[in-house]
Amino acid sequence: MAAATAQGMDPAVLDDIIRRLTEVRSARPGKQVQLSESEIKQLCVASKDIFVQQPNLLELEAPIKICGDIHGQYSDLLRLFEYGGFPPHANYLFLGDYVDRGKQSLETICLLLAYKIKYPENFFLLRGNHECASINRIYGFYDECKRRFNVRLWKCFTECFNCLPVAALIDDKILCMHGGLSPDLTNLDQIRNLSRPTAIPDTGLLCDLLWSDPDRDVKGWGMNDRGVSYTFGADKVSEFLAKHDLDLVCRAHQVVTCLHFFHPSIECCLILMVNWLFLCRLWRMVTNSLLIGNLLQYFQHLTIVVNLIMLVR
Ligand SMILES: [Mn+2]
Repeated sequence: MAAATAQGMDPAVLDDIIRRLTEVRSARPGKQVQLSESEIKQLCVASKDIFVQQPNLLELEAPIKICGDIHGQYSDLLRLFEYGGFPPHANYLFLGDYVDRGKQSLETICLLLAYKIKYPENFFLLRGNHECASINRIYGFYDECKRRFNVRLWKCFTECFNCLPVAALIDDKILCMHGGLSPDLTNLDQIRNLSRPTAIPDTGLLCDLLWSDPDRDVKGWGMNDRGVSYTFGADKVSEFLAKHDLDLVCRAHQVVTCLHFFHPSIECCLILMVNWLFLCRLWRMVTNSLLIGNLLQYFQHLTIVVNLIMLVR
């Protein structure tokens, strides 16, 4: 048996997994890649070790590409890498919700975990509210694991997901998470100090970071139609950014037709996104837009590739 790396996985096995998962990029969308149960278990265990070694609030540097919900749409993930560059040609931060809803949660999460193990300092995955057993038991991932493998494997993923980090700070100025702000969040150290492994509780800071939503019609904190967590108004975003000397909150979580950024002076939907194929045009529009004013400095370093996902097909 070949020697394991520091990350506890045979590099040859890892490279072979990545090769098989990415070679279907030229095949018809939806073509399955059936890894072995043992290979997937190794991905779960080795990536989990890396997640717990790295902070719960990741401190990252631009340039980095930020990507929103994938939800099992594997062919879109491959197209995303074709557009942005396959790792390690670009650095990535994914904002969670890798599994459920789409047809290929397994390929999606396996490729993402494989890249995390291969490039631990250049490829980052945050936790979404679907990276939790009580949710992905219901919305598709459990059924896919059971149909293609067994329930034991789904439990392996649960152990791994329970260790995912929940937020990232880019250049000390952009705070990224899956859901949004929390009334309990008064100091970023609270995020650093959240203990892992953990399920996602029904209330409190961790729940809100993964579940809350902005609402432009709300002032302060409001009820959330999801029946979980809160909504928050632009006033709360402004207050939070000022207090923590941040410029921007970047999040995913909602199926929207536009990118959402929250900034004291620019609370805007930047661009209407119809479909992934318009992305190149979109990118030119973003970089040409004067509307975004002082945000433009970030776009020289960041590609924001959020929420294309459920809009496709
Ligand atoms: Mn979500």
